[in-house]
Amino acid sequence: MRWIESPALPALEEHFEDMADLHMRALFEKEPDRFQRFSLRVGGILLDYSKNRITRETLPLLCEVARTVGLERRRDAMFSGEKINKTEGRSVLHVALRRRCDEPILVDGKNVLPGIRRVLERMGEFASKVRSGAWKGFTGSPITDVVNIGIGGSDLGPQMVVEALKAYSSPDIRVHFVSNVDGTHLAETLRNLEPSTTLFVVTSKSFTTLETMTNARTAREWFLEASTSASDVARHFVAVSTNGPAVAEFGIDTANMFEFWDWVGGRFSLWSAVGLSIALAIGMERFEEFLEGAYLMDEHFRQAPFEANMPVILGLLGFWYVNFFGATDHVVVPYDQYLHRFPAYLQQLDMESNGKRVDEAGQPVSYHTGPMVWGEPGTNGQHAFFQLLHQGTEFAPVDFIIPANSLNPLRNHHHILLANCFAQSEALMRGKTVDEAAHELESSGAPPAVVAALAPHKEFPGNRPSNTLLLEKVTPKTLGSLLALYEHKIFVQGVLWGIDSFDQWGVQLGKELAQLLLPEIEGRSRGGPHDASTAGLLAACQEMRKRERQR
Ligand code: G6Q
Repeated sequence: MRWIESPALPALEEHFEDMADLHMRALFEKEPDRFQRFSLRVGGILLDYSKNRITRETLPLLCEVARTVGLERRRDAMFSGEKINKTEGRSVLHVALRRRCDEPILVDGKNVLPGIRRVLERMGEFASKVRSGAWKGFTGSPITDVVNIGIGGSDLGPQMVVEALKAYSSPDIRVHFVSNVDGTHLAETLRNLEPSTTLFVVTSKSFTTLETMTNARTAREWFLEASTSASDVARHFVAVSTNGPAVAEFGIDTANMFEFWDWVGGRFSLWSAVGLSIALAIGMERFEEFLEGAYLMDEHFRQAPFEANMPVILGLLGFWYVNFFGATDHVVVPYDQYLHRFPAYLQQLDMESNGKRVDEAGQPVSYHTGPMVWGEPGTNGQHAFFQLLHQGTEFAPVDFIIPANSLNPLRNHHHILLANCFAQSEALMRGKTVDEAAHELESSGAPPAVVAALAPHKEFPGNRPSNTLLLEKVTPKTLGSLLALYEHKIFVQGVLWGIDSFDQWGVQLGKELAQLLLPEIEGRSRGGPHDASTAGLLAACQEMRKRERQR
């Protein structure tokens, strides 16, 4: 077991002793320039991090830790294609997918950029054929519905982006996502679709994932029931994968396969051909703008000094709360209905990356790593879990995300949204003292006994930190920058914790056990070596299913 090895840690630990009990209210009173000092802009995003438990000494001390653990070297290693995903022996090159300049990136001595550009070109040609109606279904009608079948990284990212950029989407093509192996997901999606005008995009890096393959096979059966010949499949099924042989075996012509590479991690793959459903929804030009936004953030991350580097600052603040203040959670609240899937996407991005308990050398770590990430769009969250954020015994830093300009400026809705968002971060920071609560009650005419009884319930401790990411507007470009910001923040934290942020062995065990249980559920075998709980559940389930069959 080891604590992070950095000669800069003792100074930070000493500084923490001074900070632990300081209230942000006092800091704001003492430092009226906190906003100027602790905010920065990159492209269409402004980050206000002034409502954090920091002084002007904190960030330089945190940056020093980042420097001493080799963040610069690790960042450059990622951008240059080094195999930094050690346990899988892979490069980590989602940044190559959105590189707008021609500076080559080599993997095993080969520049990956020409291959990336070739696939982008094919995606563009295909998307424009489908969107223009030139790509016809088997009856000669244009495609009206696209169904992306994928799960995890092959679903959450593209789905979130298609939702986020709905305002930029073609009204002639509806894009649906089916991920769950629960037949309900596919059945409900197909219920109102016409096979002759539906295009399936089967998205799977491995093309072996049980859920995706099961959904894809059932979708093919549904399609073949309506079509006239098996050769019609070619007009209605395309694949996005790294596994050509498995795609061919499934029956999709590899001419209709959009390739990506093993150096693209699933949860980072929306920038690759995995984003085909995004390109079909918003068109290739806008997809390119989306990539451009990410590239802008990549270049900022590569070049800005740590003290003025947005992903570095966010990563370090998270580290400050997890490892010094003991925060176990991180909450994200987008005040934008279009971003309603953003928390789910971020959950995977962060928790699958940094939910690790051993360091790169396989040694258990003695400190906390990735926090639990969750959230809901504002203002809905305010009427649900914000109670705990304000007055609970737990403490969780919050990221507020809000566009200054709405894409749907109905009456004064957006003013109300902005007011709520800013009010929440202010309230979390300031809180309300028991004296203030008592004074308010007295002013409303409450008798002394009521004041005494109620004031403690109306006290808010405050001093609860938050970041606010103010976007000019939700556009493909700002969204690209926002996602790249979080990707790099997570990378920064992984480097601080000394873990491999790019593998996901924890996803494997459940998959393996499910494969073992399936024959028993299907009655093809019995009596596997299970614990009493699993064996009991299996028996009870078989009994309930038998009764249902007999009804
Ligand atoms: C992401 C993970 C995981 C993966 C899914 C789907 O980083 O690897 O969420 O994306 O398990 O995998 P396939 O794309 O191979 O079907």
